[in-house]
Amino acid sequence: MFELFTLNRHILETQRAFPHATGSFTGLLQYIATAAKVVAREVRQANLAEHLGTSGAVNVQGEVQQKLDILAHNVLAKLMVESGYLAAMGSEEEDHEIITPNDHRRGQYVVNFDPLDGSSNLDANIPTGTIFSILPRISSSKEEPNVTDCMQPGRRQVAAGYILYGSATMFVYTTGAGVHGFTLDPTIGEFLLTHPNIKTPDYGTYYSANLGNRLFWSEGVRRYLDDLNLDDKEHGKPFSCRYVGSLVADFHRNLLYGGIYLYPSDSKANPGKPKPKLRLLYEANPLAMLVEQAGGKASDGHRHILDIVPQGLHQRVPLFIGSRQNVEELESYINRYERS
Ligand code: P6P
Repeated sequence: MFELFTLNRHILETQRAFPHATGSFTGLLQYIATAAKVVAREVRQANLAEHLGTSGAVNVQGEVQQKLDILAHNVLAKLMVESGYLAAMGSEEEDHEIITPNDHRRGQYVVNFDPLDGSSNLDANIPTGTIFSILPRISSSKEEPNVTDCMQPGRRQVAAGYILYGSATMFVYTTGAGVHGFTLDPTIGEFLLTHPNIKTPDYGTYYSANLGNRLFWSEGVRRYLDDLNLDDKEHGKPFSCRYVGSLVADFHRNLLYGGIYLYPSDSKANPGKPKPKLRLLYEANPLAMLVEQAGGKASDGHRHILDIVPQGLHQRVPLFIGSRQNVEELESYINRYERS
């Protein structure tokens, strides 16, 4: 029987470390936890409630929107506006930033989120996830909140986390004081602490990548991944390839077991002009904060993800994330084989 250490209690005890805290940050995290429970319920009932399938619309990413993408976005956006703690938000499912209407209380925080990452897998009952990133508002309370509030480097995040809709529903987050994992007990509707102070192994022997894109990667990335399949027992090679095709699920496994997730730029759709896929503000940055808090590393191949100055709300970046030694070895291959 797990001790009944709920997410709410953990958030409140974290607040006690800040004597001047107003409770806004605590309140915002609790609203996100509530949204997580609602989305979890809808994802779990999707097959039964005919929530599966596409909405017929295409989002700003050019991706077909699943019905649950829109549902998850609407739940999060509604609760964030109603919380009164938010000035603005950025969502994968909305072309532009969402400014809290001026007839609602506007708070001192900003949230960027991917409401339901990996949703194209839903019809196959494969795990999906919600990813969120919390930033301090930079516009003054006398100014209109704007997109620059959303577009801050990842180092400015005050919290980040994800909800994994897997065999269990997990809420994993950090406020800069370690990474903590909670598992939803649906019988009491509470997230219970099951993974306190998660630390990722310095070196892992799992890698996650879509090898179908190998021909379209840069030379350094290709050589790195080919070498992971060598017979080199001293370095735990050949590694095991584990690729769910759902970022939160792949990231979570590597966080606990050790390893590296790679989504390099590829020239599949644009010969000679490699393009990245994953989004900086609501995928790479929050996961980068989590992995660094857990002792790992997140890079675009040359720079720390958290140091990148955003150029757009839906900016995409190459992402190499996981155990520190694995990411640094990948970077050494890029430095050795690619003239930047
Ligand atoms: P591919 C899902 O669309 C996603 O954004 C991540 O969750 C996942 O890791 C990746 O894309 C899968 O992309 O090109 O391998 O299907």
